[in-house]
Amino acid sequence: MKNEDLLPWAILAGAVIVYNLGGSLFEKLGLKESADGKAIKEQLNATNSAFSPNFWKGYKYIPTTANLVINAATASSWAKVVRDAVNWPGTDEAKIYGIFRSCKCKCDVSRVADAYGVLYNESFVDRLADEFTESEMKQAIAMINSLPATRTK
Ligand SMILES: [Ca+2]
Repeated sequence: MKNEDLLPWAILAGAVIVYNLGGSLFEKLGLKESADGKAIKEQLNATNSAFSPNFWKGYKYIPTTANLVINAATASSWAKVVRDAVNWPGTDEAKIYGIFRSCKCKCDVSRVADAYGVLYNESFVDRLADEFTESEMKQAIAMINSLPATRTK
């Protein structure tokens, strides 16, 4: 076999290597969706999830609502912090965890998710899942799961 005959095989081998590297890199960057990532998104979008924009609405009509959850203005300003942390190449995880630490209950998280969806016309939790690695997402979920449902109960 001449050297020229090997060239197409060398190109093919190179392409296979680049494709495989690219796959893992894309997954790392959140550009390629894994089955796990999809399952997490579905779970977090369910109405009974604190990350859902609808969770807090279950408490919306309780008369003492003012004390149960952050108000609309606070929710919008916290949603903006999250947007600024994700809406560029890369992710400012510390800023997002900071917002989660400010949330004193699951309704606060849901209220921010609701404001985020209204302001930016995209799912808060889908965007988070795209920006975070799975271990970062699990850390965020653990933080939120430890919170009470509302501020006063
Ligand atoms: Ca980003």
